[in-house]
Amino acid sequence: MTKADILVLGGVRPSSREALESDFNCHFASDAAETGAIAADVAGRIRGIARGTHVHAGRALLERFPKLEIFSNFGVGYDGIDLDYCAARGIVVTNTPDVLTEEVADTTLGLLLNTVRELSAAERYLRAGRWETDGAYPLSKATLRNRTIGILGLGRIGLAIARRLDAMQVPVVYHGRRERPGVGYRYYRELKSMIEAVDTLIIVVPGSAETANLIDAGMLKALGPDGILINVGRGSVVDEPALIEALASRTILAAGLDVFANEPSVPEALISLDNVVLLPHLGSASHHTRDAMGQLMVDNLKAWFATGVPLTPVPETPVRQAR
Ligand code: NAP
Ligand code: 8YV
Repeated sequence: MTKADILVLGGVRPSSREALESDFNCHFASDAAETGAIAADVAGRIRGIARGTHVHAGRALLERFPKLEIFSNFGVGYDGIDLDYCAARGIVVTNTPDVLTEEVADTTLGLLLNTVRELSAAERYLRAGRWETDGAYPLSKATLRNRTIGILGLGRIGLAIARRLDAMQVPVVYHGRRERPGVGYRYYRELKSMIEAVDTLIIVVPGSAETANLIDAGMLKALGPDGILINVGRGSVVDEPALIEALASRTILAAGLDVFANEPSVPEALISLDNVVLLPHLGSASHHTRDAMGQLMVDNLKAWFATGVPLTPVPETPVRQAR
């Protein structure tokens, strides 16, 4: 049987590359510019894309591939893909949900505890030899005790975070566009009302036109001077300059960030602040979980070309789901 031609866009893990090369006729482009250099006859044969890293896949890039049927994304978040264009052309978009949920929830709890109890700063203090010279590290300004956590986006990962907080006896409330049936957490229809009612906000919504800059200066003011913001969703959800200002002026107490507006570039103004914990987008970044994500990215392509039914299409894609 002839192998389908696919484009591997951005870097993929060696195990994914091996699996893709055994089933498909692979062409490689590390970024959008390289897709422009693919010969027209090759581009005309491409029926699938496997996107390994966050290469922006706008209309101009997608238009180069007139026979494109499926766009298989590595990652549960699929921002940066022109979904309207894909829907109009009937291109199926798939993502990698579930296999990373527990890993990202673990990372979020680590980031929350680190931010609240200043663990990174305390470690820097010890490594600088200051425990011996200056005495014990100062008591942390914050504690998880008596905090209420508002989760923006009680989806798969949000719920896994909430379950962990239950075990730690930390109360949870949430906001989303809809009330989630069958969960015991209080729902706030209005985001601002939830933020006014809590002192800790965990963001785990997708990046989209709807969520862009949802957390602006007004929301940060509403979080208040004891407020702690944790963002593991997408950097675009927070107005980054407003966050820097809120941290610098102590409008809020602290923040823990795994995602940024313009990755991998992180503003110097953020790096120089002492009340923020910064991680380089590593929510799902273990060998175990990235292998599972890579496998699902490959399996979506294999399922599509073998059966015409992808395993995990995104809701915007009008196709049947196998499970
Ligand atoms: P999910 O199950 O689809 O959950 C997304 C949640 O966001 C849903 O509860 C949804 O509820 C809510 N939501 C969506 N749009 C909203 C809006 N405009 N306003 C308010 N709430 C909104 O997805 P997931 O698997 O939990 O993943 C969530 C996100 O986490 C991903 O999209 C990705 O951006 C991010 N993520 C980050 C990392 C990392 O390494 N830091 C790793 C994995 C995922 P409603 O539909 O009811 O509004
Ligand atoms: C990945 C993520 O780091 O799944 C997501 O939405 O943000 C992360 O798990 C990313 O997609 C891979 O580059």
